[in-house]
Amino acid sequence: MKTINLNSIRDEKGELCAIEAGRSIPFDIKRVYYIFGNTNNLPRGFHAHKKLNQAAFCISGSCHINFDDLKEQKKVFLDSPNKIVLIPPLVWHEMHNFSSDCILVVLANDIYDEDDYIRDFEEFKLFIKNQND
Ligand code: T46
Repeated sequence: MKTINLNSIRDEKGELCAIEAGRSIPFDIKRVYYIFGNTNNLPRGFHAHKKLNQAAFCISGSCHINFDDLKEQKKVFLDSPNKIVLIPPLVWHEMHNFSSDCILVVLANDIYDEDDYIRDFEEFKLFIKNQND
């Protein structure tokens, strides 16, 4: 789960960050969605994707994303609009500790498809095992 630090262009008027498909992130963007208003700080995610590539960052506030690819577990704290984490396929991910002002933006390389989700951890383990056999 690679993280990318975006360079920002800073002057007395503030900062500007640009995200360019194929340059700052390694895929073409077909969809952008964002998660906000989780003022009860309820965890989200709890799934893996079969094929989807994504990149996530907090444009406001912060949250944690926990990753598990069955080889390694990793926790990434997204607390800056400059910090992007790549979410490749076949990685279980969960989002926790949403600040009340959190706006989590996600860039994805495909449109929404519920069939691409594995929402059960046992099914996820079986899916990975079948891929490795
Ligand atoms: C992910 C993490 C980081 C849509 O109709 N269109 C969409 O583009 C998306 C992303 C979701 N939905 C629907 C599906 C559900 O009925 O919105 C509802 C909430 O989605 P979900 O429960 O999957 O939300 P999260 O926060 O658990 O996961 C989301 C993304 O779905 C997922 O791809 O990787 O954020």
